[in-house]
Amino acid sequence: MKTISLIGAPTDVGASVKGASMGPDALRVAGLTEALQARQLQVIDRGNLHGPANPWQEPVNGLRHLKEAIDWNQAVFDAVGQALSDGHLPMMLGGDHCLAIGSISAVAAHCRQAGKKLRVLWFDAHADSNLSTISPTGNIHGMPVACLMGHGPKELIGYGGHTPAMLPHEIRQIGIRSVDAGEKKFIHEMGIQVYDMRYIDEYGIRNAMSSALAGVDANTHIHVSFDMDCLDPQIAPGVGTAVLGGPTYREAQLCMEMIADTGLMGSLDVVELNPALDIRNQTAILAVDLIESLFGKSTLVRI
Ligand code: B3U
Ligand code: MN
Ligand code: MN
Repeated sequence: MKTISLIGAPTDVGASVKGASMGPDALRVAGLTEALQARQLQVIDRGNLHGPANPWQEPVNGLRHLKEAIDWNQAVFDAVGQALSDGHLPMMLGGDHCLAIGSISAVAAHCRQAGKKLRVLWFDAHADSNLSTISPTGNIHGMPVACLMGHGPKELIGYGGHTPAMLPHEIRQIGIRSVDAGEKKFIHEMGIQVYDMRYIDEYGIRNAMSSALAGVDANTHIHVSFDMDCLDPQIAPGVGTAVLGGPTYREAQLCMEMIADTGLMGSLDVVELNPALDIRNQTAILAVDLIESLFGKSTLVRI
C-alpha cells in the first residue's frame, strides 16, 4: 500500500499578502487525510514544520524575508528528503510557493540518487521566474523556478549541495497568465516549455497535458507543484494573488486525471491556499477534490 507523508509548512514569508500560513490546517479541515484513506492510501500526517515567524518587512536588495525563506526551505528540504528515503510520497502543504525550492531540491536529489528522470509539472497563474534584480515585489514566492535553476541568492540555490537543482528541460509550466517582462525574457533564455492560457485556449487542456507529459516513462518521477492560484478565481477564490482566466473545474480535473493515468507521480506540493480570503473553505475543499483525482478517483464510466 502506498504511504503518503503529509508535511505542513505553515508560512507566508515568501508572499506580501497574509494568510497562506493557514493553508495546511484548512486542507486538514477539508478532509484531506480521510479522502486519501478512502482511496486505500496510508496517510502519515507529520503535522506542521516549525520555522521563523513572518516579520512583515520590506525587501532588502530586492528580496523580502530572505533569512526566513532560507530557514523554512531547509526545514521543507529535510522533511521531504526524509519522506522520500522512507519510501513515502511526500505531500507538502503550503504555505506559499517559495517552499517549492526546498521541496523540489529534495525531490531532485532523490532522483539523482535513484537514477530517475525528473518531470516537474508546475501549475500556476504566475511564472515564478523572477530574480531579485527584476522582481517588481521582492517576494520570494515569485522566484522559485529561477532559484531551482540556479539563479538566485546562494543560500536558496544550493540545498543538498547541488546547483542547479533542476534543469530547464525537466519542468513544464501550465496555466500561466501573469508574467512580468523580465520573467518572459528569462523563460525564453532558459528554454522552459510553457503551456500558458493562450495555448490552452487554442489547443485545449488535453493537448497541453499530453504535450507536458510527453516523454515520461516507467523511470520518470513526476513532481506536481500545484499553486492554487492556477485555477480560475471563480472556483478558487481563496488565494492571495488571484488572476482571472484560469482553468475551469473540468479542465483542472482532466489535468489531474491524466497525471493519475501515468501512475508516475512521486511527490506533490499544494501551495498558496489562503483561508483568510476563502469562502467557507471552498478552495480547500476543491483542493482535496483535485487531489483525489490525482490519486485515481475518476468520473470515467466507459470501459
Ligand atoms: N510576478 C509577481 C506576482 C506573483 C508571482 N507569484 C505570485 N504573485 N503569487 C511577483 O511578485 O513576482
Ligand atoms: Mn506560484
Ligand atoms: Mn501563482
